Amino acid sequence: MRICLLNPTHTAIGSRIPSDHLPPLGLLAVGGPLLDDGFAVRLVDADRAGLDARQTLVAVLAEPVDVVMMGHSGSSSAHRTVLNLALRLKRLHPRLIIVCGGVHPTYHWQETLAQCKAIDFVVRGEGERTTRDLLRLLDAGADWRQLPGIAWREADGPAASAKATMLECLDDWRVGWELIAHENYSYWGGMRAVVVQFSRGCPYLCSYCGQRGFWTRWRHRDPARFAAELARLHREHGVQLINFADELPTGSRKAWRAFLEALIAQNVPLTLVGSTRAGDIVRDADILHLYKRAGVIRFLLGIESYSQATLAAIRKGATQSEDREAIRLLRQHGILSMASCVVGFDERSDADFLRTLRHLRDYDPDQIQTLYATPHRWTPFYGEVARRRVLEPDTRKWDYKHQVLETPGVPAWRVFAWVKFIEVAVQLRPKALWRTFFNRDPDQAHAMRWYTAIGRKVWFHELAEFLFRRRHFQAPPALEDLAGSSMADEEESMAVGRARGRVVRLVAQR
Ligand code: B12
Ligand code: SF4
Repeated sequence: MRICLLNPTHTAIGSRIPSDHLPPLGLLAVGGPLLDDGFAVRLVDADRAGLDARQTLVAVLAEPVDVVMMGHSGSSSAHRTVLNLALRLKRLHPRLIIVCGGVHPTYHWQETLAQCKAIDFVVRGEGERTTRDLLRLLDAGADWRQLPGIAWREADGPAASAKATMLECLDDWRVGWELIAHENYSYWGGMRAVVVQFSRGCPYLCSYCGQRGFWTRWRHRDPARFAAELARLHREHGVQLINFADELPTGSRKAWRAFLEALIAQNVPLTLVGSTRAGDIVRDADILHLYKRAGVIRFLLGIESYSQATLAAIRKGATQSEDREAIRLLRQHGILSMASCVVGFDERSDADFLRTLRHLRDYDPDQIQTLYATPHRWTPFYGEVARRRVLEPDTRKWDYKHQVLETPGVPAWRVFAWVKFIEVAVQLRPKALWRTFFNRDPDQAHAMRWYTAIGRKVWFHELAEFLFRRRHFQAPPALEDLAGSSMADEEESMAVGRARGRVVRLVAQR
């Protein structure tokens, strides 16, 4: 069977504004096992090339193809684009089998299959094993209905098999790096780059998080083998920058330390960036010099809120003092910190925004990332805000950079004004400017200037969009009336296998 992996063009600023593009790791992870099974696989990365829908169809159909597999890391906001492309592809090539996967379709399999007759299968949860097994069965013309982890359409509507079990050993599954030309992918202002995963999942319980339940349990790769793979990517493909896709790469101090030491021993000049929890940085205060020696240049700290009450309400499991200390420790070790700031959890008045700004200045991160709370249906947060009004009708804009939920007591224009003001007030502080333009460390100077240049474009882009293109609902509906009831009971997308001492009950769901 001839398979085309398709990374659709994302409409979000994260894809459209930077000239750098990262490889689509999810599709490459699915592609590796398919290649090893002898399938003919190619990748069309429409997102990287910025192809419009018509150009994408031409690129996919330029060579003979039996199966198109679509998925996107910016999963929820890419979903409409995926559905649209599937319909157009099927119209041009009715015998094509279209499979989609990723986080959003995993949970929304019923409406995906009901709304889009062009999609034949949804792969639910981790893609590697299920996709390979599905393709084997399709290729052999065998029955696939008993295969765990898939959904499809029967005459009377969408149907799904039991949940697949999580992959127990991540090292058994390889990424299909040969599907890309490494010189096409960069990050951090032109550095040849890849996205990788040392671990999957996260044991914390933040109520708004759309990722932790997808992977079900935290697992990690073998530290030495993983370090060797990164070193090989550098030596054989000239990769310079490693972007960690992990939710929590530092989840085990022992494993993370072993990885850092193994990478230092490989002696490769790699630059590492990723996200983690502030608490892990504080825990690792005595080994942060290893982070630095291994090449870590920046960690995004998922701080999200600067109010202790909000941190408790969203079950962040963090404290203000720990968050502040993590930033201080990173700076002490010559590592940049980026602090996330999520608005829309529970602000009630302008005073709440002002307090966020004061705290942010006091925490003193090198960079900030402001986001809007976005309700994913499979998270507990969704149930908590089910009666809140929705301002944003276009789900392509449910991308964390547009206000989706109304803030009671503060009109949308003022929320927007606060967000833009917070960004300027934090990033234009004399300290931040000094670190950007007079930084004596050339790598940090490059990082700060690159970030400032992108930030400037994004800032003006968002302002123009808000002023001239933004359309909110005239009569905003309540979230659950618009998007359905909570699916938080389904949050863990996979079953835990026998190897962890639990017996899996396979229950077919309809
Ligand atoms: C790297 C990354 C990026 C990179 C994208 C690089 C790239 N080309 O993919 C950059 C920085 C450009 C980026 C931008 C954005 N991102 Co981003 N990003 C991530 C990050 C850190 C890792 C994604 C990843 O590679 N995961 C690892 C892979 C292996 O997992 P996966 O993609 O889910 O794939 C597995 C399965 O889902 C499945 N699968 C996936 N696809 C398919 C397809 C088929 C056919 C099948 C069968 C299976 C399958 O199999 C895979 C292997 O098991 C995640 C956070 C995280 N921890 O995951 C956020 C994340 C994906 N990003 C997010 C968002 C919102 C965005 C933006 C919209 C932000 C913005 N407003 O600009 C944009 C969208 C543009 C884009 N290109 O994605 C959200 C998405 C939330 C959601 N549910 O929709 C996440 C989860 C962050 C978060 N905190 O919640 N992002
Ligand atoms: S720490 Fe991050 S990845 Fe873990 S549950 Fe919270 S938001 Fe999700």
